[in-house]
Amino acid sequence: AVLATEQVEAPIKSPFPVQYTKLFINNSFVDSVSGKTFPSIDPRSEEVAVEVAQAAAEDVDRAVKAARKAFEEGPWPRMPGCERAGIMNRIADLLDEHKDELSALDTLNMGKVYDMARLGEAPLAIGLFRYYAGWCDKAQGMTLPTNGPFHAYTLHEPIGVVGSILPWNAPFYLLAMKVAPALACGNTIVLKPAQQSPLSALLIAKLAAEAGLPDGVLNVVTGYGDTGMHIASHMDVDKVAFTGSTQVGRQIMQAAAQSNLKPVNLELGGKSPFIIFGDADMDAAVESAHQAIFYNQGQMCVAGSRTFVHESVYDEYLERAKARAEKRVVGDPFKPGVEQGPQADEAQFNKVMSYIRAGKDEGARLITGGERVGSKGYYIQPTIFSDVQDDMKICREEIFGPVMSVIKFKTVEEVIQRSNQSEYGLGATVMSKNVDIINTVTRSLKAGIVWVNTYGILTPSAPFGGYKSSGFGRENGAYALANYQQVKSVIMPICNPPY
Ligand code: TXE
Repeated sequence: AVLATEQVEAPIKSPFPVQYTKLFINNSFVDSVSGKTFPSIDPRSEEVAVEVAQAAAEDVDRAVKAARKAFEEGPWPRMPGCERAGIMNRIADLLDEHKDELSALDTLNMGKVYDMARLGEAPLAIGLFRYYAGWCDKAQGMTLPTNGPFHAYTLHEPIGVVGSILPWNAPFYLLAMKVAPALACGNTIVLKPAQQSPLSALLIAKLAAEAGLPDGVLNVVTGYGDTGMHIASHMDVDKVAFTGSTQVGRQIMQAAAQSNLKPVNLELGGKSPFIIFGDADMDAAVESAHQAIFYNQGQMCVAGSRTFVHESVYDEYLERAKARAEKRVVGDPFKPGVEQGPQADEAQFNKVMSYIRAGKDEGARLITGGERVGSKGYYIQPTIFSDVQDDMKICREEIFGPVMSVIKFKTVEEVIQRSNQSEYGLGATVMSKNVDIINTVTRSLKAGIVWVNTYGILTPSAPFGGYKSSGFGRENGAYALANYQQVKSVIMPICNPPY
């Protein structure tokens, strides 16, 4: 990798002007009841950037009470849809005005490349608020045909208090994916950002209040997994939406089952195949496969983490993939031109390094990378293994790091079978010019989203979610509205007594 080692001045000077570090409940910043805080670590330096309020059970209770009151007595669920839409569009305007600061907070927290946050993810997140603003007055029910003299129809109602538990890999975008549809349907929210990336959520909640979101509608409690567990097991939370690891997804479902049987949707890990056929445009294939695994330091649930390459182009692909990886610019994510920052935290860094060791131990061929970069900060070289076999750990488990695993295949049937041989089923990519191959493979893959001759394109209207252990439920698009609505049937005689 090309290393950007010179010291650069971040666009926001030190000491970093982090303004909001307290819990946000009922449209005000408050300390945790105990006064406890936890350190937010800058992954560039491994040093504490700022202390953030740590929410315990009593703080979650307080947030749930505020959300409950806002739901039962406040204007939000009762407001005409067009008025809710107006507030959501104002939220989007303020997020747009503050997108530099929001992106900088995410970069500071988890090392995301600042330009990618600002130019890539921020517009996507803001776009989700605008898209769901458009649904506020359109989520209507149906008039139902009946088998008697009855008038029957459905009402779509908000569910109530929604718990949202977020990971750290795309803090702003993933918040929008959960918060925007829940708000559009008239719910109130208790949100827990990941402990690695608490700061942008606090600013977003403050801006939402400024845009006119009533008291108690969006509450943010910061803390570790125990804070999330208090939400998932809370008797007065009506729904929980989670993105994160498959292991924690299981615990959340159990907590929901053992408390009040709140419905759950889960967006979990992945091991997405990226399939390159012999007729693919090789320039596009090399660059897309590169971005698919190295973008955001490989910390994407849809990362193309199994690169299947047809035997006819395997050697050419390896040579070109290696050259591209070795050109990747690793360094301070605030610096213009840098493509890859540090991993989000020490645990993630150690996890990725242990998978690299496992790859070497199990006999995969290390083509490039494999080492830490520098001695400070959680930087890892873009790494490529070839000759990867299906039963190797690096081929089965989610690494969540900048490690490409290249696998050789011969036939269409074989690559479909091997792609589907995974506990996960989130994303997939097919690179080919042959429409018969594209159609066959697309329809055979067990994955919630398939990209053809591109990778990673997201748009607010396209549903997003997984098969198998990648979770269930769909976020984004019209499909996500169902996550945040109750459906009520109403039946009455057409005329009583009849004419
Ligand atoms: O996730 P966790 P971690 C995968 C990825 C990564 C691994 C571990 O492979 O290396 O998971 O990451 C909260 N009850 N993904 O440890 O623990 C936690 O505080 C309730 C893929 O960061 O799942 C945070 O807010 N909540 C994924 C959120 O859950 C709990 C993105 C996620 O943390 C909890 C992230 C509990 N018992 C990681 N324990 C994706 N799908 O993109 C933790 N949390």
